[in-house]
Amino acid sequence: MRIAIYPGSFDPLTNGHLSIIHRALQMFDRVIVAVAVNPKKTPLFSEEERKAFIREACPDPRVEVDAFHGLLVEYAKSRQVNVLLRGLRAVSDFEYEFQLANMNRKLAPGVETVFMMTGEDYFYVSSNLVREVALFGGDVEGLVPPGVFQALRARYAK
Ligand code: COD
Repeated sequence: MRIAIYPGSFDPLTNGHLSIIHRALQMFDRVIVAVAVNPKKTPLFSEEERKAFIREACPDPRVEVDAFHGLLVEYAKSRQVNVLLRGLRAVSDFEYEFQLANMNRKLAPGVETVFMMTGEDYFYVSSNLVREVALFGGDVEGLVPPGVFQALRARYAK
């Protein structure tokens, strides 16, 4: 069975992430979407909220939603999966992704990173920008799944 782990902060899930997940399901039998929990960061949405957004937007039984603490490669080993899936938007993503992929391979030889290009409608979408636009009252409808849209509205209406 071909299984990939798609790790990320997903704070929050965007339609850019979803495009990667949907297209990955053409290549893999299962995709584990793994929410990284970093105690040093203060995300806008909690681990449970981030997982719930993904579950709601990805009802496909081939998508598993999980969370991990600590090193990604240790999580991958614990799940016995050796493919990490990442998305690439622009050249600016490349340097960071290149470092990440090589560090992960150094830490865990045999763990490979597979890259997928962004969907053409979402190349400019990032969780950071979505949070910022929503914070200042901009319209992010169409850039995030409906559940995330509602949650952002509720969060910033306070
Ligand atoms: N189109 C296509 N791809 C996209 C889009 C879009 N519009 N938006 C985001 N993506 C891609 C990103 O490029 C990324 O590949 C993935 O989706 C997830 O994005 P984010 O922003 O939600 O997640 P990141 O990049 O913050 O995730 C970083 C990790 C949490 C995976 C990383 O920090 C990590 O592995 N942390 C665990 C600790 C660890 O192992 N550290 C050592 C790493 S060497």
